[in-house]
Amino acid sequence: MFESVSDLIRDAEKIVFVTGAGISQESGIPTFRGKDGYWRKYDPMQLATIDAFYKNPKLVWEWYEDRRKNILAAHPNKGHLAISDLAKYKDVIVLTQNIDGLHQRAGSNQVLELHGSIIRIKCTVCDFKDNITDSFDGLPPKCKCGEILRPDVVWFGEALPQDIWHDAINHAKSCDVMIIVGTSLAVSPANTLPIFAKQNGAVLIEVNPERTVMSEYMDLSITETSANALPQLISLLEFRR
Ligand code: BJW
Ligand code: ZN
Repeated sequence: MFESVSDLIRDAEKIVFVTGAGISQESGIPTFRGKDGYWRKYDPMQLATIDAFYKNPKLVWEWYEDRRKNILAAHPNKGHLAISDLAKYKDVIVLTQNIDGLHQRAGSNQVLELHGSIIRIKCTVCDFKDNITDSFDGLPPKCKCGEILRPDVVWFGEALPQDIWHDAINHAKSCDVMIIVGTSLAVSPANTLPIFAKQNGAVLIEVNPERTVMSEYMDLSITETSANALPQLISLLEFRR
């Protein structure tokens, strides 16, 4: 299986990765819908919507602060590192639903964050945006304008950042191979990216220990974890150069 995939990748000029929470699972960051996932314990409507935030900003902030501490203490795993290695040989774009910044910390420099970033904040009212550099004195933190600040992430019912989303669609439409890693593909509109790619002739490869709603649609499904599968894939490629 790996032999045939490495042939496909070797011949490709542009490779787009679509990644989700599963790629960071082996860095110790929980997924949402998988085993021990957040949405198995918590109701997403109480934590990941703007209504939930206005109803109880402290609760939502506490959840994001816990996650931010966990993420800052975590390290990119072999899956993230394999993707950044591949960029030495190929045009590699990463379209990630993750807010953890681990692709960038692994060295990938063409990363589009579809759902925002846990290290950024923005004002609920004015245009203020910034990186979080320190812990907050109290939760929820306040903007200079007096209103409350929120994490710069995309919650249910909110539009993705439009410039990033348009670029993501264009990358999906222009790649030769799309590798979909560690995502249940349950959430739209990110889960339409494989469809854009397929409609434009790309080969679709999925890396996920579990089947997903789109597994049948894939040209190849590698049912292994990403930290296991991705380095094997890249090492075959390097060996054959
Ligand atoms: C491994 C592994 C290993 C494990 N190796 N793999 C009905 C009502 C309301 C809304 C909707 C509705 N129907 C549809 C919608 C739209 C909604 C949606 O899709 N909902 C569905 C859930 C039904 N989407 C939205 O609301 C989006 N916005 C939108 O549509 O806007 C429209 C609009 C346009 C114009 C103006 C206004 C509005 C926004 C979606 C935002 C998602 N936000 C979250 C939380 C915020 C970020 C954060 O805090 O982290 O994003 S939810 C959560 O899901 C998070 C993730 O990025 C996202 C995707 O999850 P992901 O990454 O796929 O994780 P899992 O857990 O689902 O899957 C992990 C996978 O890894 C599994 O398959 C495992 O098997 C695998 N795995 N270990 C490899 N080691
Ligand atoms: Zn403000």
